[in-house]
Amino acid sequence: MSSQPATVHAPHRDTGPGGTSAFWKVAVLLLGIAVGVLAIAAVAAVQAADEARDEVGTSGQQPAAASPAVHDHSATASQSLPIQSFAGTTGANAEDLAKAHVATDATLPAVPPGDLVKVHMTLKDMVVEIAPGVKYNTWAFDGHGAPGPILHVRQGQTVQMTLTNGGTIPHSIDFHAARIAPNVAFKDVAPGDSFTFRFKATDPGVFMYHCGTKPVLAHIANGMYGALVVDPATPLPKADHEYVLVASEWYLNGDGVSAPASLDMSKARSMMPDWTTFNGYANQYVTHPLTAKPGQTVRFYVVAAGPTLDTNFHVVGTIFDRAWVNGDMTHYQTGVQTVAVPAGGGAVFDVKIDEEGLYPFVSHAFAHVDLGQVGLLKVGSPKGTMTH
Ligand SMILES: [Cu+2]
Repeated sequence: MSSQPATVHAPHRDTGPGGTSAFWKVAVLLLGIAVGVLAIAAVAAVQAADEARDEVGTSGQQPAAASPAVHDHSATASQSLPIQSFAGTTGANAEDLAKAHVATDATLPAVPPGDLVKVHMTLKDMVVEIAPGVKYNTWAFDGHGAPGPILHVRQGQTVQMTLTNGGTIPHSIDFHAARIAPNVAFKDVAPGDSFTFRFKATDPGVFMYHCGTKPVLAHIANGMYGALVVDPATPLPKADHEYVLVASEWYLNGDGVSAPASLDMSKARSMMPDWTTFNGYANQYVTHPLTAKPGQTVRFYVVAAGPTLDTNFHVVGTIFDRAWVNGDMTHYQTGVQTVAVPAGGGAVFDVKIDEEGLYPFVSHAFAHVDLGQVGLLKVGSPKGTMTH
């Protein structure tokens, strides 16, 4: 690479007699040296990687399992790829466990009355189930697990947020819907402390909120996120059902079956999730579908919480009648098949389905479906189940 500027630009600078041939000799010589140095560096890097891999291989399959405290960065310092993945490992009676699981209510809550909406969340460390028989140690907003509570306000209302830290380390809350100085409003709150701030919901849409304490990757991966829906001052077209889906991914340092898993920071940095979910539990709306009647309009508010991966939202068997892409509520697109919801972003979708049936909603990046980011919209009372 370093030879490219010399071969392209140097002739323009060369004015001396015989300079061109001298230049090429020097250029070829330098190129030869550069190739030699790169080759040596590459061999050294491969050897180092092999040694590191051997180290991980001999020290057990779960190098991070003994060190759930993600703030201890030294604990992951010796890890290298490939990373052991637990994707797909569930409890033995997965189907029964999935049926017994109470699905997170995806229904959009009502807008509270008045100009001021007071929200109080208490942070709490708690174990939640993220797939059948798979337990995870979250840092949770309001004791909800993940996502935290879904908030719903109208454009122009003021949100008064009080955060009480019932956990063991500092946390914070960052509202994407707010136009506010983050160093003031999104500051760390120490364990046992409370902090209150206000912001006016000036912009309509569906917004992520999350803990913004460093390392943010760890705080979001541990379940510290949720959604705030801000209705436009001018109402949207009527919808018969409004559902909120918060997409996220999980990185486990164990299978979570034998004992609750904690965060594997190496997997999180490498973007190798074990599970991806809508509203915090793999496939929950496959077992417990969202519902509508034929001909009704269903509105989905989708937030991709990440911490890192996007969600390519698609409803199998239909086409979006309206898609407010990127949460821009000033206009919508029509006849759209799949819309990328970026990590940290949101979008709103309307579908009106006339024909009875089971309509899967997915992230059409299909690795996500495999890992749990799939659900069903059950329109009417169709017979049978989804076989594919
Ligand atoms: Cu936090």
